Parts: sequence; C-alpha cells; structure tokens
Amino acid sequence: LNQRASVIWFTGLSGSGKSTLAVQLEAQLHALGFKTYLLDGDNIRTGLNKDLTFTDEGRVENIRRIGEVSKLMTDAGVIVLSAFISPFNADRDQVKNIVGAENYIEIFVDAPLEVCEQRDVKGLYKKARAGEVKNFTGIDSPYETPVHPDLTVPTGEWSVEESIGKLMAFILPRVKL
Ligand code: GGZ
Repeated sequence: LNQRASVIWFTGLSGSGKSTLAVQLEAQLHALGFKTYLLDGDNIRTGLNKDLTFTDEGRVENIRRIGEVSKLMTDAGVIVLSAFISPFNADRDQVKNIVGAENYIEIFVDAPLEVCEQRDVKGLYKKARAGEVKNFTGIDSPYETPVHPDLTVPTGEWSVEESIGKLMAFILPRVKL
C-alpha cells in the first residue's frame, strides 16, 4: 500500500479523548494496510522522556523530543499518530517545522474543561483541584487553543463513532499516495 509518511498530531486537554481517538484511528488505518505507530504518554513519558516533569520547561522539551522522534519515523516511511496535550502553540509550530509542514496534520480534540473534569477518568482533576497535583493543564497550567488546526473534533458533542468517522474521512485522502 502506498502511503504518505505523515504525522497526525492530536492536541487537547487531559481527558479530551486524544488517546481514544488515536488508538481507534490507528486500528482502522492498520486494518487498511498502512504502516503506523502511536506515540503517547504511555510509551514516551515512561521511557525516552521519563526525566521530564510537567513544568512549562518540561512540556516544551517533551514536545520537542517527540517532534524529533516523529521526524525519524516519517523518514522511515511510517504514519505517526501522536497524542499529547502539547499545550503551547509555539511547540506545535516547532513540530510542524521539524517534520515539514506538508507532512503535519493537526487535530484539535476540543472538549470543554468542564466535560474533561466531569469525566476525570484517572481522578487527576480532583487531585489538581485539591492541590495534590501541581501544574495541571486547565487548572493551574495553561492550554493555548490551537490557532490553525487542520481539523477540530468536538468530543463533548460527537460520539466516538462519529468522531472516528469524520477523522477517517479527513485523514484517508491525505495519507494515501
Ligand atoms: C497534565 C498530567 C499532569 C499534569 C500527569 N498536567 O489524562 P492523562 O493523564 O492520561 O494524560 C495526561 C498526561 C499528559 O502528558 P503529556 O505528555 O501529554 O503532556 S504535555 O504534552 O503537556 O507535555 C495526564 C498525565 O499525563 N498528567 N500530571 N500536571 N497532565
């Protein structure tokens, strides 16, 4: 299958649905025969970036390294799906420069803070509100709304199935050669 090596970059708050969408999109692309790889906190913040914290500086370096890894993987011909909060516009723009604008697709996973906080899958918002977790995005650490995302997925309004349907329709023509 002829594929265009690309980086599908998911950005959004904790609990917005980045990982859920990235995992399912990857499964669908893989089922069609595309060579893909998913980068997320589980395989990056536990390994390559386990020396980094959630201060602004830690996040900046986290995203920079992920951008460089994404670049290496696109050089190898892989479609990279990357799911990180990536709260700063400057860092997302840096990734776009590293991997090349023509290879970069930015997906804004847009759920309101209230929705993410209500979901609170890992109980981290509760801890952040209680002051037990510091520098938590949306609580005491900023999230800059993307300025020019290629696609916005309002996961507070769309079901996972709807979101995946729209994502596939958007992504497929861009990753096919
Ligand atoms: C935000 C945090 C924090 C703080 C731990 N702030 O919902 P999760 O749990 O599974 O995903 C979040 C993940 C965010 O890591 P990223 O590498 O994506 O962040 S960034 O792009 O900003 O570097 C959350 C968990 O780590 N987590 N502490 N203080 N999220």
